[in-house]
Amino acid sequence: SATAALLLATSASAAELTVGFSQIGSESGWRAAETSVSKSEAAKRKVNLKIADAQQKQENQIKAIRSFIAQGVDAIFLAPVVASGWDAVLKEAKEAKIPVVLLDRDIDPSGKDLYLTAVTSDSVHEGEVAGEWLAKTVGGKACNVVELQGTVGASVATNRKKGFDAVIAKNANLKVVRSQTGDFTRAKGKEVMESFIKAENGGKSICAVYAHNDDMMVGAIQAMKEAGLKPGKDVLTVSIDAVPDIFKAIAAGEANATVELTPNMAGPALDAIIAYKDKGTTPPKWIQTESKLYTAADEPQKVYDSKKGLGY
Ligand code: GYE
Repeated sequence: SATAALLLATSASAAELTVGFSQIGSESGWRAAETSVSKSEAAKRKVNLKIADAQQKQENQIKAIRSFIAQGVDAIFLAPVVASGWDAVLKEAKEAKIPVVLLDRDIDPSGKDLYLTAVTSDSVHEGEVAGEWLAKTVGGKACNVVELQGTVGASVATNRKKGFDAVIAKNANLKVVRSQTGDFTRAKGKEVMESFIKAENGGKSICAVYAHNDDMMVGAIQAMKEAGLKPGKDVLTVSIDAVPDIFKAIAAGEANATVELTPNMAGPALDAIIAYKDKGTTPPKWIQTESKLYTAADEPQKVYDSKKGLGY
């Protein structure tokens, strides 16, 4: 009958959603894990996930979104490399009635009506957590900090700086003496740290390193060791992501703290899209993931082992 055919069509469509994911690239271990978790979360829900790797370039992301629109996908996931410049292409998605979900980074407020929901952490808070840990750890002692920023123009770089700066402003003993982008990569983190060490008396005047992600910190740790410094001992470290390699460094006494960020942004995003498509449920505008601090007190070796199943 017509009703049976209709029912069949409805339930079949729920099981056969196609989602296009415009991913940034593979700049960090966290990013690679996010890509891998996205695939397994999609498979669990029988969603056909098409991932386009933009190799760090916004223009490639815009092309990928246009191609997803042309293919008539059911939804688009976007991890926006930078915050600005999305309005035109997201308007095209909206006109095509394709819902967009932001993953792990935000876009400028002008684009608020152009996406359905954003699955992200509170990245200002992450910077605050890192800053509070440092303030507490140095306990009033004068401390010169160097900062490795994420990708210029990325919401998470802006926000992680902002949150950290807010804590610094409340603690007169803490001072950020150098701050530069390392583009969220190990190689650039190492390179920029080498220049910080040169500029800061062979690193002797550096009390702590704050990096917007663990990968840059892993690079910075390498640079410090090569310069004869003892990261984790002479120089305190605090970074963000909680990738396995930072737990390895914490276990070895070469790093001190990290703020965890789940690589599973796709799971909640897929659930939101499925509920939206199946039942017309509008998700909250922001689906917030947790930010938890880890130090040597948290059995880093065990955490390292347990991370392996999470896309790492
Ligand atoms: O912290 C970093 C990655 O946007 C939250 O991007 C993400 C960040 C993550 O390259 O490692």
